[in-house]
Amino acid sequence: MPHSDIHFEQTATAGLVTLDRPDALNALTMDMVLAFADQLSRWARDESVTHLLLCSSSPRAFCAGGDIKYARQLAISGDPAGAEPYFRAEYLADIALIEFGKPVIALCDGIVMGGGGGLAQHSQHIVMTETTRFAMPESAIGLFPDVGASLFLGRCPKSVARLMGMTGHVVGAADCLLLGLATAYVPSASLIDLKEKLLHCHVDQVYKIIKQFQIDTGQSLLSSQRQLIDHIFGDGSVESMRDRAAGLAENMPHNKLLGAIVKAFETRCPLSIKLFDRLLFETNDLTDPIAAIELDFHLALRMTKRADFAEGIRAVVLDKDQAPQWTPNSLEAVTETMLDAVFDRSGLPSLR
Ligand code: QUE
Repeated sequence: MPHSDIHFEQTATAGLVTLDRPDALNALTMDMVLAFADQLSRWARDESVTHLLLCSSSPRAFCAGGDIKYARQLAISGDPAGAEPYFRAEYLADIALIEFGKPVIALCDGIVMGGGGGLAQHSQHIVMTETTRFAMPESAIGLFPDVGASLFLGRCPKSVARLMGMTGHVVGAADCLLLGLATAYVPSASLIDLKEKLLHCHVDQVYKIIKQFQIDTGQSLLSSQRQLIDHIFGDGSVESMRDRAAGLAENMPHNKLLGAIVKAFETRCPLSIKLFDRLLFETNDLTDPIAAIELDFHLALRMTKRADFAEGIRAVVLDKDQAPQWTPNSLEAVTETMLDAVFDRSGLPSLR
């Protein structure tokens, strides 16, 4: 059998998807997301499949995101479509999951970031462990939290949503449970056992079985810092959020969260940061995840045509110098007109 980075098998009435690209932390290639959408559309119609499990072949990562090296190549290829085929395929995989119509259980060990966060968040049961690291880090690469993050981060307290979307702040399972970004916490060591039971159970038993494996999370790190987060990200302009963080950091030099926020505002893509604030505002009344992903598709088409996208991926994954040169290079220089242009959806192809 030819090598594949994603595997599908049916056990009893369960469909099992295994992401198996461990050397790239399961970053989703075009082939993986195309195969995923294709298999889900078949299993959706197949009455012998009652529920679906998403898991990784490696405990290090559920999924680190998209195949951004490939997306970058497409973006700079000179082809007028640019990165469009990649993002269409990735988002159609999320939509296939949203429209699957049967319970989906995501077993989220290790890294769950970017596009991996999308796969997890569009599942009904989001199982996390003590190793889970969840983030939407796209402001580091001149992109923005996509795959429907305007809804799943948007349901968090707005200050927390801004923290996560603008700075890429990484949270653990206890935080995710509190935020509604996880539905269960189980020990990493029992995931194999849980998976086996879910593969052989009746669909009506799924909830009860997960519950049997659940343990206490311990304390949420975010909740102890909520006052600080609300103070910085509660309201006002993005510049004022940056300035409040910098002011507080002067008096609290040992606060790690503050230090990370200040650094994020100094190093991450200014347009990406401001775009996410606007995105939360624009999607405030939105409840349809497919509409959110259709908006993400159009925003991604605009954003991947900008030099910041290629430059961000260069700095973060290719050269790894962590020194991207952004244009514009300050929050002040990102104008409302620039954001309007990114949100201008006229003349863009539809996702499907
Ligand atoms: C922001 C991102 C991603 C990222 C780093 C960021 C992302 C992504 C990867 C990634 C990680 C490991 C790999 C790989 C890609 O890194 O989406 O190919 O082996 O997939 O700062 O959004």
